Amino acid sequence: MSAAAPRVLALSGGVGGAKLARGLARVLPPMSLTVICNNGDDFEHLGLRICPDLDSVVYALADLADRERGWGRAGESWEFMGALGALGAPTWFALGDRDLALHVWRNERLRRGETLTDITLDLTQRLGVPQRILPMCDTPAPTRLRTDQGELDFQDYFVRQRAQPRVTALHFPNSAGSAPPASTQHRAEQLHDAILLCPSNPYLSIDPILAIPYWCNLLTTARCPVVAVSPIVGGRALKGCAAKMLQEFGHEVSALSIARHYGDLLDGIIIDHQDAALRHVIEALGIECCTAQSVMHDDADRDALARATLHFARQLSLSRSS
Ligand code: FO1
Repeated sequence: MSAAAPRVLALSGGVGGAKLARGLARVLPPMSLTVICNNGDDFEHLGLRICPDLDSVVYALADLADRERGWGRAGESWEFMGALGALGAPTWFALGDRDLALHVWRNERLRRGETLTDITLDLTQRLGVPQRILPMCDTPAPTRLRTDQGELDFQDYFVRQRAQPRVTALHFPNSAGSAPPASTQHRAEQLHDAILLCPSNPYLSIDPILAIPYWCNLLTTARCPVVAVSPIVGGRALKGCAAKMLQEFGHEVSALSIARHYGDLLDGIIIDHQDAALRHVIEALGIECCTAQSVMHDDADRDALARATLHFARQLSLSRSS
């Protein structure tokens, strides 16, 4: 990694990923960071294309995110939902009034033929975000879940059924035929000093990105270090259902399982200080391991984890070239 500001490509899902992306955005020069967002959670609802993970990252970097709830905008009002419910329309998926403005305008632009990538680049600029935030692809590539309640769409499983069904398998029916647009490929192929897998659910947030052959290939052929940050700390998921899914797939709930899951894709992984006992067993897999304070309560934590991750990637890069 060069001594100048590193150029970073970060793959992110929703809440956890958005927090680290915000830390990276705060400690790196704006043009050094590109975030590729999961769109496996996207769905069409009330005639609108909803892109939850993309929006979580946009709102986090624009400093508009509701940090308590973990999704949507801060200071939100819910007049639309109230009026919707009174009409007998479905209200299981909550769209705040301000969030709705983004959805309506994005949907209209998609309808007119603009791409999700171009719309996102324009909207982020308008929201004062100079970093590149890009969808993993422009065409819908939804995550589907096989569960004990049958096959489900992601938001049906995650929100409507509160992630209660037991998951037996995930699949990504459109991903093999999907690819990011040429502009994203161009951006991704610029020399990077580190590729980071943010602390997002590996199954639901990062795997949908890696199910697109282009992204998987980019990681397997990367000349820079590929570093993950574990979303499992002290045997628990920081947020969401990663722990539940690890159990359902027969794995122990630990950062070791995250390291095993990504396997050969990784050069290194950051685990929390409290999981330091796992370090040697992770390194026995051939993955370098570093401990850090990885629970992010505030911007100071986000910045510190971003710095620790960049420092670790730099060390990996230096040890490669020595
Ligand atoms: N999550 C919920 O648990 N309930 C909701 O009603 C909900 C609405 C919602 C609206 C817009 C948006 O961007 C995200 C929203 N989320 C909601 C979060 C989202 O379902 C998940 O957190 C992600 O898909 C997982 O990363």
